[in-house]
Amino acid sequence: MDGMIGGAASAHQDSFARDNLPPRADWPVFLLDRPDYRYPPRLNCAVELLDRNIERGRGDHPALVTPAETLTYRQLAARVNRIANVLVHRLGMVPGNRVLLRSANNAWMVAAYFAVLKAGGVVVATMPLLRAKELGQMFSKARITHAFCDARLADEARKANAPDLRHLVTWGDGALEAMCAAASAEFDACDTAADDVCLIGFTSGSTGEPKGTLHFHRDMLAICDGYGMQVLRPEPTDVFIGSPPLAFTFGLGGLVLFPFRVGATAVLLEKAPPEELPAAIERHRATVCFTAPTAYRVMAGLAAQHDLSSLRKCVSAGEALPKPVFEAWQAATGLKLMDGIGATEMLHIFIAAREDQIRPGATGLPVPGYVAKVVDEHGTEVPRGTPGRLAVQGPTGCRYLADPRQAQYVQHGWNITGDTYVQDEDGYFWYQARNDDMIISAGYNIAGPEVEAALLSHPAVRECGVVGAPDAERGMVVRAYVVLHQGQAADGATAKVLQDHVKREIAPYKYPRSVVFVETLPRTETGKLQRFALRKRAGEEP
Ligand code: 3UK
Repeated sequence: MDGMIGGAASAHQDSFARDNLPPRADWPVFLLDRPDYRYPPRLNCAVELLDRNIERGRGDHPALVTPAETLTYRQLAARVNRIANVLVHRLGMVPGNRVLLRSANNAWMVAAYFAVLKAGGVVVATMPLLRAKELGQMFSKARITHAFCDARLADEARKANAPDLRHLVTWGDGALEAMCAAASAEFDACDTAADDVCLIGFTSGSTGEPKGTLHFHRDMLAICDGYGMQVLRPEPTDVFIGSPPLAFTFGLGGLVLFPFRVGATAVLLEKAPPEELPAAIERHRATVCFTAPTAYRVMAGLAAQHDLSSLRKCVSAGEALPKPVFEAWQAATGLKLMDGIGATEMLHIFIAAREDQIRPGATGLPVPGYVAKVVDEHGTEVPRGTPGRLAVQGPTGCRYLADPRQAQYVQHGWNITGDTYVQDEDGYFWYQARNDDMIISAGYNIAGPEVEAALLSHPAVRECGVVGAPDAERGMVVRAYVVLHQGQAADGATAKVLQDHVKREIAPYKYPRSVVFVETLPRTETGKLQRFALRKRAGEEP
């Protein structure tokens, strides 16, 4: 059975990824019995997501639109094939080698991504802002042999410690372009197994060394056929747009895989801050938008200055969607924001709601094919209405690259995402907080995000983060770090107004006894509030 994982023999000559999968006993249960997730034993996801569009007659439809260029599916496929030929015939990549990609969201990034997949390599996509130190961790941990890099970002990659790296090729300066010009536009896809690893997605979480999550060719299709086709339900005429980097699987799915599964168009922007996204939506007549809840909040304030009438569906993920943001977006555009919780370990969104099933404030229901429950610390399901840990199973799941933390994320066959949830009588899942973000104050359990939502419903508040600050009497007190809108006074009177507002919105004991006004909040590159940084600050400034 050498080289066999599921049914079919692996196509990997370099068995590193396979050899570093967690032991079978530590895998979560994978639910693959539903017809939507039954894939043939041999499968190359690049063929299914790209070449099939040409076979289906969509070759001349635009696949990618960027400020620099527009590529039809046929043109993109040709570029992919050229890069794949360069990889295999000039750079000596063999199936299973890891290839690092470093770029903002643009057409070369997508072309390089699909070239690696099609040639049977393993993609390691990285965020543009990562520095040599973090890149070095990935080069070493994933034993990366090849790298493709936007020339504007090459310095940091060259500085990184990369013990196994054989080739680093840049584009944008003509280097990869010249190699491609000399390469054939035809390439026979590597005959990969459905369960060959094709992606190592790094996730750093809040602290600690980055973890590599291993995903198979079939996983890339499973998220399309699950969340994509059954919750989002795009049309071939859709034009996707958004901000998440393609190195974040939220962006990969939302801006590439989901549109490609139906032959639609994706607009890729290297920089898409919320102040600029509305103009881009208007300019491109975009119909489907993927971004973070904080961005929708800013965009709602700008919506009146733009024609956003092309939009049909707007997806929010990465952090909890506070109800006031849902309401502001609906008031501004008439659209119901589609909240969804996803995770790098699960590849994409696993709890969400179709537009006709949305309950404002709740994340939603398990995506068809996934099952979810709320459990106590022993893994026993708690009664509905009781907070506990979220546990999930589905067609995708956590497989860390050689990492003891596998045993934390996967317990008794369930993926434990680290989130505290409440499930209601109707089955809807309501986000509370990250498990370690619950604030225990004078014996009460208080979820920071609930207090944040209450604060955000006050017009003076632009952004906020709520954590526990050490307190001699209560153990912890609720502390709010608040960014005010321009023109608001950062003084004791405003603090009192906000405290009174929270007491009216939610149970009074949850109000922030301490309010600190700040200019900005610490955020990760994927837009998440860094609560651990706020907690650290709260610990240092009691
Ligand atoms: C949090 C949410 C409340 C939650 C992601 C969509 O965020 C993604 O992946 P990460 O690995 O983080 C996972 C954690 O982020 N989270 C994400 N979405 C929500 N919390 N409501 C939400 N809607 O703590 C989760 O465990 O960075 C999101 C698709 C792909 C992704 N990788």
